[in-house]
Amino acid sequence: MIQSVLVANRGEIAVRIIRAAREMGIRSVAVFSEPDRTAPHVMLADEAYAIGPAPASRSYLDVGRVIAAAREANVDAVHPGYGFLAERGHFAEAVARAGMTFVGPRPETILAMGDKTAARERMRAAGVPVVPGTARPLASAAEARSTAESIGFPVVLKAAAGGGGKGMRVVRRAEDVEGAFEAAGREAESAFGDGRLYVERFLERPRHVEMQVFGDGSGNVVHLFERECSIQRRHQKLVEEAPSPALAPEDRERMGRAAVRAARAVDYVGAGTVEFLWHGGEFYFLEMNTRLQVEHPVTEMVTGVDLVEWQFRVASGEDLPLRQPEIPLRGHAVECRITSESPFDGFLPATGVVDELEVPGGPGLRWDGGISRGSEIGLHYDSLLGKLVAHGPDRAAAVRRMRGALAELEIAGVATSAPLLARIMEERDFLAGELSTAYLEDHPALFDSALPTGAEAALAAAAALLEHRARAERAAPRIRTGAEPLSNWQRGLAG
Ligand code: MV4
Repeated sequence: MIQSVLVANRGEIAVRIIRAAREMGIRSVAVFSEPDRTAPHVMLADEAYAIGPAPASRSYLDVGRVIAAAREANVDAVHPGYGFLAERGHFAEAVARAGMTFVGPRPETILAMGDKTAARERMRAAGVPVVPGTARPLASAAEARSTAESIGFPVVLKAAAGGGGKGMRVVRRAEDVEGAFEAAGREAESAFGDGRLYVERFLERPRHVEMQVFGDGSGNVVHLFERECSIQRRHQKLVEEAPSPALAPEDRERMGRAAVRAARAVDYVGAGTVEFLWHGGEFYFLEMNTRLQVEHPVTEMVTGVDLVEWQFRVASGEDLPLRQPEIPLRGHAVECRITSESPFDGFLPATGVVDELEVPGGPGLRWDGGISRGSEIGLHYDSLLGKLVAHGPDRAAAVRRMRGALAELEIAGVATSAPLLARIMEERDFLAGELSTAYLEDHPALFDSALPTGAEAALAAAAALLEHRARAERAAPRIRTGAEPLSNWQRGLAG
């Protein structure tokens, strides 16, 4: 078994991984950039190493510095979390060359799934449904146009080296293909250093439904059901849930079998996600993500499986602890991403100091956070502050629990996505499970700024506090034992 691990990440996911390591008796080593010196993941780990200044390119993304810290700490494994170096095949190779275990799939798998047309073609060959489109990158704008005409419009141009929606272009008319091809190619070249494109039939308002898969070194592969992640903005998810309200049990079984086929086709080892589009009662392979995902807790809540524990076991050479029929699907779970963004201000990134932090609790409720009181929220990293996850016997119960949790959550000093999430938890289509990747565009009223300003909110809070005190005093008159005069504060501020 792995005895020690360096966690090459920060924030809530580093905290999550360090907790799992501690439970398993694995020594944990954090790395941190200058502004993260006293961050929760650093405080929680058994040891911590400075790896450079604030910019990620010079700290969390610096392969040389991360490997040097791992050598110095003398760990036998490295867990990449998500983002940063998690899907850099060359980082996984560097970890292996340094004689350590990479907690994740084999480097060849990461590299193979990073090439989106190659991944698409391998999946099609393995019998996994894919959207009609090209098997190879397009050679020219002319080929793009003729292929689009044979597929039928609308189509979407995608970057072969891309993923996550970067460099995507929807084209609705044949005469627009060439222009879109040039523009998308330039964008892909500057974003990925690889301008190659491919084309697919564009599906309107699909749902994003993804399957959690897990493989071990003995060739066992299972799925842990699906997550619905349709509520997103510019490819950043806001709300995720498990299971998907769109899938009937037989759909789930079909999609699960396809996801296992997809993972087997690449001899998958470790935790992975097979992304599908769900459209017109059918599903189509999109991409395979070779990492633990942000939204993994909803899967954990409905299956009772600790996915990070499984990652450590499989990376240590153990077989999967459960076989497919032994994995339960119990109740429903919803996750809300709490980010430092002003949702009523065009999702403007928010900065500040967290000067108040109260997180909810209770049965079926989980807070995975990466902040503490005093945390400085800047612009160097991802805006995710933490995740609220609610579980219940059914979807309505999980949503009710989430509403209560959002009402209790208190983060002062930095604007967050929480008020928007609270509105979504009461919106009619959401409650009916009527979702699509266009959900937010289709519900602009969610963004109406009927919200009080900061000053109005502070006055309302002060008034509520005074009212609360007055009631408490009427109910239970204070027993005074001394002769000390009442302070202005005790008299109720006004004096
Ligand atoms: C699509 C699509 C419709 N048709 N492909 C966006 C992210 C990238 N992983 C793939 N994406 C899409 N690909 C075809 N053929 C619609 C999207 C899409 C989307 C997918 C998942 C989650 C949110 C999305 C939002 C807009 C578009």
